[in-house]
Amino acid sequence: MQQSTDQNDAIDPRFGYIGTDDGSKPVEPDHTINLQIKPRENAPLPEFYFEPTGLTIDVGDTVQFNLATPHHNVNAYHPGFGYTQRVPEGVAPFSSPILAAGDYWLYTFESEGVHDIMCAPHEVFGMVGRIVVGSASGPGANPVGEAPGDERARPPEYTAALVLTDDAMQPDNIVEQGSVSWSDLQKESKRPMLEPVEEE
Ligand SMILES: [Cu+2]
Repeated sequence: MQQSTDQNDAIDPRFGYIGTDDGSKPVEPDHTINLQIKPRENAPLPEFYFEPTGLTIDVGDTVQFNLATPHHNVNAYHPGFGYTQRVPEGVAPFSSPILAAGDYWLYTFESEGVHDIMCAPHEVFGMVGRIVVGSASGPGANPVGEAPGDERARPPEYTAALVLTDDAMQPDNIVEQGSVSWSDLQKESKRPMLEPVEEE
């Protein structure tokens, strides 16, 4: 949805727009994604996830990220953060601060292609998402393990890599479905790859 130029300027291409429930929004969002935590049965680590986990939007759409639970952020897989490029070329290294429960963050996606995002505190636990803007193209459509050009750049690792390689999360499937829920992913793709230290 296109707003007036002044209003769109409120959504910074790097830092987005931070909001709380009592304020008015500079732009009405076109889509909503919730950042959630769900306890696992018989396991010490909960599931950390974006809901929906995969989403197709149009170029210029604004997404509202809702903090259903505390201590998350929204962070691009971008070389500026030391990661492999998994957002379209020319996209700024965008991220939100770490937010509290009840906060939200708005971001307008202006470039066509796949945008892989993560929550930095919970990335290794699988808290990653994929937003396909317009078409399943660009570096985010590359295989997840690829780190071309810069050996210091980190590809998605641990459960993040499992989630992003799940069949349901393939860019073409996200386009076909429009939206992919965390519950559409195989259980095997959500398994924790790190365990807390247990005292004997
Ligand atoms: Cu998180």
